Amino acid sequence: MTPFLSIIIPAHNEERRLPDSLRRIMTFLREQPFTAEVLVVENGSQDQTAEVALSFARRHANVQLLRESRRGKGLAVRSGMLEARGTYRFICDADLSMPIEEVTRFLPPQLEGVDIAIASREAPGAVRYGEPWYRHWSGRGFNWLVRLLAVPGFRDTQCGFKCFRAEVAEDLFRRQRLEGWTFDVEILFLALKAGYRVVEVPIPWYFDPESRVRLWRDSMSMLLDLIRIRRNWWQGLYDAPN
Ligand SMILES: Nc1nc2c(ncn2[C@@H]2O[C@H](COP(=O)(O)OP(=O)(O)O)[C@@H](O)[C@H]2O)c(=O)[nH]1
Ligand SMILES: [Mg+2]
Repeated sequence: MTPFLSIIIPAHNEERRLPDSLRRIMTFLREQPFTAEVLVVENGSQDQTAEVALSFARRHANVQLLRESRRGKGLAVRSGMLEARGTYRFICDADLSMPIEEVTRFLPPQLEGVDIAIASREAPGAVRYGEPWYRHWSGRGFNWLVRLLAVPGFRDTQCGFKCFRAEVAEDLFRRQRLEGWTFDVEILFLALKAGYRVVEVPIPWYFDPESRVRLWRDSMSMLLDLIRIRRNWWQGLYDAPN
């Protein structure tokens, strides 16, 4: 059976945040009129993330755990997106920094006729709660580079909540090459080149001080990734599945 919605949760060292998030997601899904599956994708954790997800999966038929050997959020999201069966496929950060109830705003009947809906912390109507200034400004700096070098037009490509129609997900994530934090930019770059209809959904976003991002090291490799996207495009590497 094809579920209406697949929720894909990339999880790295999330033993602390994952149980509560999964409980909230299951409670939310029970109240919805549609069918859904949840895929937790773990890779490279040093803690009990996989065990936590597995024990949840044993108790809930619509929850499953996927694992990858190498690290990287992009790699995890890719395998989740391609393993998922839902008509709509939703990336969801394990910290639920956006309340899960907002998900319905990314789906019919509330949102019709779009290929991709991305959560935005910058679009009019969005609110950020509790974010320290240095995180905000490093994010704004990165967005400036994203718009300059790769994807014009979006004020926030990095928010961890994005919804794809099944066929669009199959096309884009098959061609994805970046395995780390910059995969969102690559996916949106390919989406615009393919002419998919992308809309931004302004959300309330609650900063969670626990972060897997290492500000200095990760921003350098993310900058290089932006250049890689351009280079891959010129070399025709996106013409066929990776
Ligand atoms: N599977 C997987 N998930 C990751 C990896 N790195 C980050 N994540 C997940 O990506 C999401 C966002 O991470 P988070 O630390 O909240 O980043 P921030 O909100 O941008 O500070 C969380 O669900 C993380 O568990 C990784 O290497 N593998
Ligand atoms: Mg977070």
